[in-house]
Amino acid sequence: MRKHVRKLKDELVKRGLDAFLAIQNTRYLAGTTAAKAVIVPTDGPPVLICSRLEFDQAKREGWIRDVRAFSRWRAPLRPGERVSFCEPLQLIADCLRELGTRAVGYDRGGKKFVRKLRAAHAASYRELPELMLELRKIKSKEEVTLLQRAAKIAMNGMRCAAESVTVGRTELEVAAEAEREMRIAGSEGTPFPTIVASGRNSWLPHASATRKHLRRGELVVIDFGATWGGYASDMTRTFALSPTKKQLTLIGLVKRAQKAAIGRVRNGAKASNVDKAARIIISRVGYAKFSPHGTGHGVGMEVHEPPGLAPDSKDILRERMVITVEPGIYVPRVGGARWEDMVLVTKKGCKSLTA
Ligand SMILES: [Mn+2]
Repeated sequence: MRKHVRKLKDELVKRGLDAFLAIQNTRYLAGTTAAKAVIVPTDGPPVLICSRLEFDQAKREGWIRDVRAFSRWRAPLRPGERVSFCEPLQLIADCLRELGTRAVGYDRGGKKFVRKLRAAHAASYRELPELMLELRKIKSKEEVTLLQRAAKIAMNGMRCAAESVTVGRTELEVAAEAEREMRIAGSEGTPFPTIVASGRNSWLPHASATRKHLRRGELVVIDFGATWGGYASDMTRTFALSPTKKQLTLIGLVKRAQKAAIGRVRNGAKASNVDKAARIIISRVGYAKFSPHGTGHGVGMEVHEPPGLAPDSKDILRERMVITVEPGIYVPRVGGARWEDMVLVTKKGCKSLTA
């Protein structure tokens, strides 16, 4: 997290800013979920702003020493607490003034918020939502370790899900088995609602899990992730219960498309070309019309972050990005199939984190 602040400072200097106000990327910078805002001046240590409720947590979990809390009402303080009795915005403005900032970048804030902030501390404010996302694309060694662990947990969850895919069980039961396994293995939670989509649900790319029972002759798309140290994982497998030939072909097809796409992943590759490699395989059998989504996305603290792997993507893959590769085909009345793995981009290729 210290490293993330250092990287951010380099960017601030390049852009002629003298501070960054993070409202959205607080955990990435501070290493704790307690921060409401983090102020990073180009010179000097960062300041963590939190609610008084979270003062202790911020101190314990985070690495930033300068922790300042706000409380909207006056109350007696314990020794060591540093609390301003004001609105959070006022505390942020006071800090920005104290640091002598004139040009401030920020990641997110509504028009009203920025207007009020400007009134409380006059400076030029620039909304730079892509700046942090750009930094977050490339993972540090420590982040890769966390993502690897999150991926391992998901793999074990998937093994468990595989065992519970049997005729008569409900989608929710299968989801519960996988989630239970991951929880016990240390997952902080699922980064998105677990998908167990069987039969007619399988051809909806964004189904969740329902009370529907699994039946013979159905495909079952299972897509979920775990969270470890704030980092997400994401993987998908497709199972079949006494499948037809056509259904088996679908599964074979997404696996082949995925293999072709993964074959294109390497430092310097265009993300759109990785997507294309999968799309060509799918188009050859006339299924392009059944493949409506991009082939993958970056994974980090959020399960969906840049880069995007899609026909219109401008991203270039770089070493130490972590992405998913997940072609999917959804044929109404036949079934849906998706195969997703998380890979770490390397100089010459990639390394799977979910295999
Ligand atoms: Mn995914």
